[in-house]
Amino acid sequence: MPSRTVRNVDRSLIRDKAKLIRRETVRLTDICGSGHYGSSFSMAEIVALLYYQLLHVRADEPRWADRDRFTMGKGHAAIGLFPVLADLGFFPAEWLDTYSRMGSFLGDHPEMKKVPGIDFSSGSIGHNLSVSVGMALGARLKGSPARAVCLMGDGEMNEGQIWEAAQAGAHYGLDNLVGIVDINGAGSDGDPQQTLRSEPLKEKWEAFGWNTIVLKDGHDIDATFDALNRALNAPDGRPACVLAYTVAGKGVSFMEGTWQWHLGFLGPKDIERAYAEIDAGEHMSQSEKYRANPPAPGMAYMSAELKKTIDLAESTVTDDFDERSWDMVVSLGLSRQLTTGRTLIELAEAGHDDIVVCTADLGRPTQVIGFGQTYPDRYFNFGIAERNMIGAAAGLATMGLTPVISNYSFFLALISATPTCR
Ligand SMILES: Cc1ncc(C[n+]2csc(CCOP(=O)(O)OP(=O)(O)O)c2C)c(N)n1
Ligand SMILES: [Mg+2]
Repeated sequence: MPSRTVRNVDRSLIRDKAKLIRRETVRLTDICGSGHYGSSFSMAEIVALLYYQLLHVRADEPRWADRDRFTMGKGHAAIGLFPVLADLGFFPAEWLDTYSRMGSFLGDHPEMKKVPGIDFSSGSIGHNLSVSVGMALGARLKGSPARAVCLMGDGEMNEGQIWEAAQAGAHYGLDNLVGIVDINGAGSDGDPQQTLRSEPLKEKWEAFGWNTIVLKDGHDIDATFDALNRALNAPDGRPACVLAYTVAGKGVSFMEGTWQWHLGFLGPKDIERAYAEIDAGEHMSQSEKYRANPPAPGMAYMSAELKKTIDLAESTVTDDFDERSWDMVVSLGLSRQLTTGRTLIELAEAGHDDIVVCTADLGRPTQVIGFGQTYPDRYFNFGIAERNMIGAAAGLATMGLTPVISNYSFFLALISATPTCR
């Protein structure tokens, strides 16, 4: 199957575009009131290399039949993709100023029917690799040189559909299909390896028949180019998977390596700090550090100094933070009025030994984490794997227990069939 020409691009351009992604993520989050900083910053170099050097797309002809297809399993990080599409001319830059506003085409997940350059909608994690399988099959059938590339999260590896798609990709020998896993050590409830371990990923993808490329530092532009180029342009009869070890929040010191900034909002003082650090390119020197001492898979990335300032169970805000800033954990402090967790604890205290609580990487946002801390033996976090959670809850019920599922309902109702959760 096809490999395609690679544009000759200076590394400084890629570095600048990665900065653009981070800067615009900060700016658009300011418009929106909350945003996925951590997820966007971790993919910045990968997305910059794809769009400015490797993928074949046409901004003036977004539906060009032979374009490479890019989908985002981790659709919640679209905030980092929209600025690139605007910069390339897929839509007017002014659209960015309307991000998340009523009537805007740009919401917090990519929508294929509204945004030129978006090849498929997403938001409900886990189904875009299947879409990419279909795109790769279609390209082959039509004799098109198009490749299908899907960017996924490490938490997303918990979804069973990923492995269904992995089987299909290998079975059909789709060497025009590339999966990229952004292994940033962050998900909603913490490091996905602690929530529900999916490592060893290399062995798994290899066993599923994929050409598996381990990228130790997804912020090292040369190494990232090399890995992506090999995946895209050295077809060998198998689909390729790049396992990119990255750092959540990369580029802003107080966000780097913390899953708490998966979702958050910067107050005026911290926003200026963030811009200054992004502009200074601080993250590049940090990359050197990680390259010299690559973290073990599954290890939470967090500096010792930062760790001291953080109580992982509660808040990350310290004295020198702008009090108007909040990260996910702090925002949960604001939503303690959610009574589910407290009520469940009260029921358990009243003697209901039958209660067991199940969640799918949404224990903190739905506030049942407190039950988990009080009754760890009766709290099961199944990772981002809703079907398995529901099946396991049914099994628990057959054993005389009373399972309570705590999750966002739309991720239970709309799994896999829906193109978007919005
Ligand atoms: C099916 C589904 N379940 C839950 C969510 C809610 N959710 C949004 S982001 C996220 C964590 C994602 O972690 P990961 O896949 O590692 O992506 P990252 O943001 O770290 O790149 C979750 C659970 C969702 N969007 N879709
Ligand atoms: Mg992640």
